[in-house]
Amino acid sequence: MHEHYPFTVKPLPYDYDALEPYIDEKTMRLHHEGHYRTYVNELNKALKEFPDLHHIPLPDLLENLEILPLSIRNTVRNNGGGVFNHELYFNVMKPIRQNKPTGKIADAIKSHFGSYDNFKSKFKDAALSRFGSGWAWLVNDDNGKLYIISTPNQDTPLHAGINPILPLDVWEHAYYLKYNNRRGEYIDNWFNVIDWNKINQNYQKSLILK
Ligand code: MN3
Repeated sequence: MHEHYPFTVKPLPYDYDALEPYIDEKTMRLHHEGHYRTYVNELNKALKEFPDLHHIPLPDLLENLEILPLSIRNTVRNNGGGVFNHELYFNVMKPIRQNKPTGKIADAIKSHFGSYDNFKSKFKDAALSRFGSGWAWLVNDDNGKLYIISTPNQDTPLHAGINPILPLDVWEHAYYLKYNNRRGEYIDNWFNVIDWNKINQNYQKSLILK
């Protein structure tokens, strides 16, 4: 069951310093306690006066933005997207040593992109070429076909049967304290903390749900 209003701040599934040295403690703390918490609060504030929307799970709100009153549509798009994207992002990282794709997603990456290295290079290109703030994504469609895309701001890929599997936050707040303007170095290092078991679960779940 997906959570609905009022949305709550979920704790990180690991310690703030768990992703060191690739992602530093200070960045993780600020990202989780500052940015993410603000998205949750602002989303709740926007929905407060609209009880008809209180039973709707977040992914459904984001997939159907056109059902929202105009006065809160953009606020929900930005802050609801912020909540959804960050919960997914925090959950696909983990301090691990074995960080190669595993299971069905490993086979799918090989057949769609040729090799894991080729996938990494294409994903990095998408993350580097997202101008300004946004996200890079590995997604799949209802037929299980994989794509690498990017979205601006806090927009999600939740439309037209697009399932987000692996998100990468490329807002400066995700890396600036440690990497300054070196987004490419952040991306290279981030590949070390991807929890491929989770990615494989996200992929398989989306195939069952279709
Ligand atoms: Mn962020």
